[in-house]
Amino acid sequence: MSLVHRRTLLARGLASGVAGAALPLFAIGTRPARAAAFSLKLANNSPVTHPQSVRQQQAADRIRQATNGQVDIQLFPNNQLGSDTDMLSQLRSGAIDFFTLSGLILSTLVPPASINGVGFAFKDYDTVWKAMDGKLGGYVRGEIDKRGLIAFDKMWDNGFRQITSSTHPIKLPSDLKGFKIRVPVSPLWTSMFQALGASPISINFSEVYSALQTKIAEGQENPLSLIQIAKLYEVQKYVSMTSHMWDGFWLLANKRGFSSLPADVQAIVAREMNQSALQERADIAALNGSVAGDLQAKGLVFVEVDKPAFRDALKQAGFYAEWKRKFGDQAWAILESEVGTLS
Ligand code: X2X
Repeated sequence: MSLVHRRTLLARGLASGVAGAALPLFAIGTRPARAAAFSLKLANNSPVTHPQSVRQQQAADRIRQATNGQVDIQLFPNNQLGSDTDMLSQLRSGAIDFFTLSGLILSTLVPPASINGVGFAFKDYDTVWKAMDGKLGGYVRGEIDKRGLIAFDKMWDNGFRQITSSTHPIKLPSDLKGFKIRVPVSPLWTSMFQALGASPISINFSEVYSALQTKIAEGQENPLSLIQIAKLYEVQKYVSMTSHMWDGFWLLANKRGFSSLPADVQAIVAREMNQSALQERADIAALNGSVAGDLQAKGLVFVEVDKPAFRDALKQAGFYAEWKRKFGDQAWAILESEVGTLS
């Protein structure tokens, strides 16, 4: 929370809410409508029309309603407040209250958070949600908590990632040799594409379209849903269905700020955000069924790949051994208990 809402609150003699005591929300709600007692900011990197943004806006609307206008969450989608790297700093300083971020990018602050991105770990969505709503997600949330942030229970889907290219189709790992591929800012991503022989370049999503357009990068990798919604097909020619990793967004809150909210506000926010996360997962699942045809119609050429060859290349390069060492035996055992043996 910013100083501004503290002052607003004090002016109304509601200072007990600021101190963290449970604020009698519904009692306040019976007063005539006026400005919200809690004005909070939620930011993300996804286009306004992406299910993530749509469902977050709906959650904010339901929260406003459930609190009789006392909790006003303003959504800043589409990198309006800066790149992921910028927004993570803003979240930590308390300049923004909530932020959805890929676990892999979060790993720049919370190293274990990239564990779900290990190459070819998940075979399907059932395995993903069982793990992320279960032991693996619980482990990562615990690690996030140790670093001053809160991760809400339900993760938001980004998707299984596919490689696109503007220069040549990627069918085999050898096609990646020296390939200038944009990857998000995360050691695991860089390591994985180096292991595959490519030349990864770390770029925040806010700069991806222009990096592809100006050919700073030849290619990138993202789920089909985002390739469509962010119109990356305009600046890419081929898409290779590698599904090389699954990526999702943690909805994060600044722990200091969030725990200073009254307990009933915290509960309403968590309930509505988690509900929206589940709806967003269903939206992406539905999109997955329809998006390929649309992308083809827009001129993107689909390339069948030899998936096991990519996994073997990672293994040969020592990728699994390296990341098992980095994550540690305990974390790796949790991952393998969810997805089966990896190395
Ligand atoms: O940066 C990306 O590519 C994106 C949008 O997929 C993530 O947030 C990881």
